[in-house]
Parts: sequence; C-alpha cells; structure tokens
Amino acid sequence: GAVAAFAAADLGASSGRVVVGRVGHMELALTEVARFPNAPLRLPDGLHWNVPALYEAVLAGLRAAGPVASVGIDTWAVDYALLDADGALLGLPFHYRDTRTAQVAPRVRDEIGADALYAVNGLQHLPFNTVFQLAAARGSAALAAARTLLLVPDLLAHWLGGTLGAETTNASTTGLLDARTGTWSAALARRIGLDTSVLPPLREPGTPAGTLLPHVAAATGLPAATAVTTVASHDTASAVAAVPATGPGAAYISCGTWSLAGLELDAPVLTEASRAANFTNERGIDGTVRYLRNIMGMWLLEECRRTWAAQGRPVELPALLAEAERAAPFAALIDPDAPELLAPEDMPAAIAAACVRTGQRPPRSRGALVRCVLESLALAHRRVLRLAAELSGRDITRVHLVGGGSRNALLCQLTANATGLPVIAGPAEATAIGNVLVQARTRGLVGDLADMRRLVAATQELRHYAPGGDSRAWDAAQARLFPRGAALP
Ligand code: LRH
Repeated sequence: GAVAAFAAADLGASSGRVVVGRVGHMELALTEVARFPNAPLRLPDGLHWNVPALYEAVLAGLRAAGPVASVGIDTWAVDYALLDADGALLGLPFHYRDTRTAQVAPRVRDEIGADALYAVNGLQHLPFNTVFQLAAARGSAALAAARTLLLVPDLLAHWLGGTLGAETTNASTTGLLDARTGTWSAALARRIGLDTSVLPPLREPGTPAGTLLPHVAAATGLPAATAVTTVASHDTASAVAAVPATGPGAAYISCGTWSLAGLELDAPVLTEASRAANFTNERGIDGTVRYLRNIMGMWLLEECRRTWAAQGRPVELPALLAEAERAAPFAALIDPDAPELLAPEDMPAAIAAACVRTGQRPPRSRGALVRCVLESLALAHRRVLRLAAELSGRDITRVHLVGGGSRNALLCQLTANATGLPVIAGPAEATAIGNVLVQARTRGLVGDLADMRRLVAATQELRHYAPGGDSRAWDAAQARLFPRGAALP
C-alpha cells in the first residue's frame, strides 16, 4: 500500500522538536530528527519568545528530516505576533507568562461581564488569553502599526509557505472566537478596541497553506513543491486528536508543561455552572469540542529543577522521581493552580510558601517536594475530571494520559489512584503524532478521527496503570485542601 512521510514541527513552551512520521495502512512510525530548547527572552519591556531562533531551529530540523510530502506546525496556544503593512514583524511576541496582563485581565473581564464573555467565547478565564493580552496592548505603537495578527504557529507557517491565516483550534484559545459559530466575534474585538481587519481569515486543520518559499527550500534542501499543511496548530488539539481512545467513557489528560484534563464533546457546554468551574470549550478537529481545564502541569517540576540547577544543585529526573517515590505520602498538598505558581522566581520557595499559607509543614527534602507536586497534580486531575463528568453529564470509565508526563510512572500511578480509574499512558509524543496524522489524512492515508485513533492504539506502545492504594486517603486529602468544595478555581 501507499506510504508517505510527513514532518511535524512541534514547539512546546520549554522545548521544540521536528519529527518525521511515516504513515501507511496500519503503519505509523516516528523518528525525532531534531530537538531544541525554547527558552523565554527577558527584554526591558517584558518576557518574550525568541521566534526567529525557533524558526531557525525548525529550518535545521527540516533539513535533517529529508524529503517529506508536507510539513505541519503546532505550538503552544494564545500568543501572537504582529506584522506591519510590509509584512515585517513588529517586535518579538510576548510570552504568556509575562505579568503585564495580571491587572488588565480581571478588569476587562469585569467590564465586559464574565458571563457575557463566556456566553460568546466559552473560554476559561486565564489571565493570558489573547483577548486580555490585546487589551493590555491597547494604544501601543506596535498595535497601531499592525495590519495582521498571527498566532505563533500561523507565523511560522507564514514564514515557511507565505500564506496568511488563523487556524481554528488555536484561534479558539484567543477568546475572540465565537464558541457556537466558530467565527471571529467582531463585537468582542471592538470591545477591546481591536481593529478587526488585523484578524486573518480562519482556516481549518487539513487545508493547504502553500508550498515552501524558494529561500526556505534552499535553506532546508527540500523541493520547493513540498507542501505546508495547516494542522491542528494548537499543540493540545493535536495531542487530543492522537489520544488512542476507542469508544465512549474515555477522558484525557494531555500532560506536558500544562496538564489539560477533560473530555471530547460534540457541542460546547456554556452553562453558568461550567463558567463558575472555569471550564473551557476549545475547538478540536472535525468540529469537536475540547472541554477541559488547564492544570499547572509539569511546569511545577521543571521550574523546581531549573531553580536547583541555577543554585548549583542540579538533579537528574530519574533520581529525583526515585526519591519522590520513597517519600512519605500525603505529607503536604497544594493547589497547583494557585496564581503565585504561574511564574515565580523560585518555584521550590513558592511551593514551600503555599504549604505554610495552608497550615502545612513545607517539604524538607527535594524528594518530598516532588512528591508534594505529583500528588497535588494527581489530586487536581481527579478534581477536574470529576467536574468535567458532572458538568457535561458524561460518565468517565478510563483516563488516557498522553504527552511527556506519560513517561512519569509515578504521576501515572498516582493519577490512577486518585481518580480511581485505569490510566492508559502514552503516546508521549501525541502532539507530533496528531500533527502528522492530520497531514496524512489530506493524502487519504488515514480516514476519520476514529481511524486515526485506532491507528495510534494499534501502533504505539501504551502502558496501563490500575488504580490502587487507599481511595479514602484521596477523599480526605481533597476535603482537607478544599474544605469549601472543588468547583471554584
Ligand atoms: C499547552 C498549551 C495549553 C495552553 C497553554 C498556553 O502547551 O497550549 O493548551 O493553555 O499552552
């Protein structure tokens, strides 16, 4: 049968990779050809992404990839670049962890009305939603000069293939997309003073985005006829597309820098209860809804390690996880989504302070601290999935944990124990796989979403974790941490 190769450039908030996926009938094989760090850049005006460096790394990755039928780009959500009338980049995009939105976001939310906002965009309130970033940029020189706004993956696709568009799964994270119609909400854009003409036409995953520009072909050694394909450019949407779920009852946790826990639905849930619980309705491929909530994720652990390394006390992950495994259970628990953990200078100190603030003794070793982080994440997974089931009226019988976090056996087991549900872990590279499969689908190499998932289930190595331990200990931990109930963020 037919087989073809596709290149997926998948950029996460801490690292990027270029993966080549070979797809054929019941065949899906991935090779990582490049991996590179993605470190934020602090400039006098704030925290930014070094997008030219990322573009360069993608070019190098494509060179290493060799001949492919097409290329697809996905990245983290919400962040955007501005282009002027000549198509030139107006400064480096802000990083979503930049603090300039902290005061603006609640103000804009209250001005428009939290319920009015949710009724239109169905989005969880996060201070960095694009709509709040743009409100913070109101009146800036860059915005005044801007003719085009591009989300980060759309910018990279533009630099590769020359086309302009806003891919829908990622556009759904801006706060400017109408959750029911899937079109830009001009009314909302005008409320924040945005000239709606900067918003490019929407485009769906699986549509063409040109072919390589001549200088890109030259830089990568690829034929200029190589296609650029619009994929589910929001990394989480690509990951969810590759969740190896077959049949109803499956929930997912896409666990990387963030843990995105929820359900796939066919229509948004826009109830007051859903808004109050801060659930989001992001768009998936093929008209699906990603009904989920952000949980702070492996960021907590990554930042601890970064801080320790900066203090001259680096520690390898396997050793750290082994220590955490031996540490006493339920010694201290935190709410991983506490706002002060979004971008602290010193994560271990911030976690210790969170423990003290809630009347607990802070962990005394690094192993104990990591145990605290992983148990707290597992408990958050439980809280969010139970809420997702309740708010959507669905039953959950098992949990698919995908993304880098699926390699963390302790986190997987704790999540099974906390939720009381079997956890099926993997693939770790779900995002790159989803990226590849959407490209393969445009060539007829794979069928619908269910086919894509069957292919992942049949070809990728998955690990199963049965729930164990004492479920009452988790009930008690939950009640202790949230004495007034779990619904509010
Ligand atoms: C995960 C992710 C998540 C967004 C965040 C900004 O990488 O895309 O879905 O909320 O980054």
